[in-house]
Amino acid sequence: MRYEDFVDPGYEPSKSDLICTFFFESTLPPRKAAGGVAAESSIGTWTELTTERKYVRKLAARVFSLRKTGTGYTARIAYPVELFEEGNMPNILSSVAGNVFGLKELLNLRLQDISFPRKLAKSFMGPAFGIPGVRKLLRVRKRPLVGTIIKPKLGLRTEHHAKVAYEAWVGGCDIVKDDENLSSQKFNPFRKRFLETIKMRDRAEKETGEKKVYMVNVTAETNEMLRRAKFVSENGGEYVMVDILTAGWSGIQSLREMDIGLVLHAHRAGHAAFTKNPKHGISMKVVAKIVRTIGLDQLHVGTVVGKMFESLKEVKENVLALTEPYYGIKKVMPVASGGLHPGSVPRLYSIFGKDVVIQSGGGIHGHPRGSVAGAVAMRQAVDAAVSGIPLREYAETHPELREAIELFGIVK
Ligand code: RUB
Ligand code: CA
Repeated sequence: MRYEDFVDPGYEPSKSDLICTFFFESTLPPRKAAGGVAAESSIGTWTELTTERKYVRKLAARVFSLRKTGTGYTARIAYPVELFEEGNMPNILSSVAGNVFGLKELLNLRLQDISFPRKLAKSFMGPAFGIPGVRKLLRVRKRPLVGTIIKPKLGLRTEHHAKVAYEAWVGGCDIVKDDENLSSQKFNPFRKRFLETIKMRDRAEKETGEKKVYMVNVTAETNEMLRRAKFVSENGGEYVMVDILTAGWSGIQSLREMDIGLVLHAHRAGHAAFTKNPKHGISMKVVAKIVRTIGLDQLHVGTVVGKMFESLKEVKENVLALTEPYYGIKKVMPVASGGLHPGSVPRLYSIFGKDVVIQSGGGIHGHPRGSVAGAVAMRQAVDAAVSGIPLREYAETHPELREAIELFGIVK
């Protein structure tokens, strides 16, 4: 088959097809370029083949819609589900997000959206907890969850790491997490850190009467990562966090398939290498759908108001990918993180509503009176937002919040 043979505007996708939406700019005529994407991401190649048989042709992906969009074209492509192995995310992505990105005639190519058909989606585990499970575990129903990342992100010794965690919890954080690049360095080794920090969690729970959780970072080579997760579940932990992109989809599937009752938090460090350029790469929405399908329980989705680049539209699309109806698969808890502080909370609450983890590192540990006051201020900001009281008014009777907004300001 030639590239153009993969274009079939009359085709009506069937319910069992996997559908991808691509944006591209190319030196080739648009039909040829779109057909090239469908060919190279399914059964085709650059030339016609003597080995091609009729039954193979039935598995061709089809461009069923092609339209001019700004400086390029948008192609919608339907892939017969038989092209993919069930329960194998690396395999699926090697087709639809694989070699096509390297074709020299494509100046830009962006995988904007993906829809998995029911049978393929259901061949993965989906989240064990999702929003309802996370809320049940934390016993918080009606407000955003408050989390912190221990800062400085690298370098703190174990005893200081545990102390900062304790302070954040007693100040009012529900969740304490490691940073994405902390794993088991000499200054703060994994097992010791976990055991010391979990002791502080127990102490903070006793003192506050609130449920507290610690999301220790298990990211490592897959077998070691699974050993670390097992260690967490055998030693009183309930949660782990993992860097989904540096660990890789195979490792993430292995972690989910262990199925040992841990809540899984997904950090997306590195995503912007391929999500940030609006004309090329893979959208964050696609990453969100993959994460939900594999079955992690929480995912960073951007903040709109923080230090990262994503727009309101992108963040809303990410949230929708995690929470829209999806074959009865549980909703994933969105996490807003990056440059947040108490003054960002009212705006965040208006964007996300209550189903979000508001995570703040510098905005808590940078409070002029330290981490306890920083966490107190964050909870005060959440209480104010949920009660609909303007932050400045609430700050008049809440000194920690007042000090925080004097330092960080209020985000409009
Ligand atoms: C935030 C932080 C997170 C980033 C990740 O620290 O450490 O790793 O938010 O970004 P701070 P994203 O609160 O001090 O900025 O959520 O975009 O993946
Ligand atoms: Ca970080």
